[in-house]
Amino acid sequence: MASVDLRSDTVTKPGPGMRRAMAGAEVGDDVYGEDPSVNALQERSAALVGKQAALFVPSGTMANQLAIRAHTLHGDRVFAGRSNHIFEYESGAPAALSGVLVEQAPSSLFEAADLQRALRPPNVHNAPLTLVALENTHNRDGGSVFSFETQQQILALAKQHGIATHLDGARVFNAAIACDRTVAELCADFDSVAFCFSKGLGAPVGSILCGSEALIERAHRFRKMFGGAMRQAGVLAAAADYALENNIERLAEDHAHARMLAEGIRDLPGVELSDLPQTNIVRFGVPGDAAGVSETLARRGVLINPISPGDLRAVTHLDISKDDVESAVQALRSVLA
Ligand code: TLP
Repeated sequence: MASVDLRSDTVTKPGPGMRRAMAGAEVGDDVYGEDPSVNALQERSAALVGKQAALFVPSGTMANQLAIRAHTLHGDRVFAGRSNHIFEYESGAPAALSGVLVEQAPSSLFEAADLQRALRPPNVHNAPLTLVALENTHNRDGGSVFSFETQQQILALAKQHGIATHLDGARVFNAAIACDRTVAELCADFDSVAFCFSKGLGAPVGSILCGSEALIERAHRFRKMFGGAMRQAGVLAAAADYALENNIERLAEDHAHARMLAEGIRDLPGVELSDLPQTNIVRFGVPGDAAGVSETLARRGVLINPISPGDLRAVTHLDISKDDVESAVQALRSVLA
């Protein structure tokens, strides 16, 4: 049975145009800095988010963890939004790879006042707070988007206290569309920005870390240490470049589909969904056990992951059509009836 796969926007498969770009890519050994496609992608990405330099890496996890490693020293403290990917979904990497503590804000889209409360006087008892990390859009919290004003207040406060700032912008292009700003505007005041080619942009593999030349030079060494240095990675960079060229504007369609899905299910019995989605992720409560609902849906060919004991998370993407959204609504209607 053909399935409607709403588990994540990571499930997209490269189409014919992207595959042609990959097949035709010029390549070289990137450990020698000789892969022209990787070099071009790094330059393009840095320019797109308004940073001096960029480093192509295998995953969003690696981009975030390189940023943490490059910005901090062992024993430092990182302040991050609640349930941020760096804390909850990266296998304990901040502790294992950088030896830092992560302090979670009370909410995913936190405010400057939360950061203010986390500041402590310099004192031998305190772990120095050296990095603040924001996640925009938020992957677990229904693809929600920071208000630009709130973000800027947090960044200004961090700067005032000499604290570095990192954006986990795995889906920053979705955020930019949702708040009608350019990615360069959203990223301007961050010291580093990570974004993914392998989510809504539809590439099979790859993420990138952008920042100052000095930061990227440090990250480059740690990429080698973490085992993320690749050789003829131009084949992957070509897919990422194709994604930047062709798949940014169309993200608005994914947002419209997510909205359609939310509107189609919000009145079903037992569904809890207060706000319509701002981007491509719909998080909603279901009656009873979300894992059980997910399994029943899967038997009807609709794949939606549980994200907590009572919630499901559906993510729209490049390979989801309007008809697929309608099928998903139908399946949920009969399962919840
Ligand atoms: N998120 C995945 C899962 O790991 C949850 C998903 O399906 O949403 N930052 C954010 C905000 C992310 O959502 C993800 C992946 C990452 C980083 C990590 O990217 P990868 O999977 O490339 O390591």
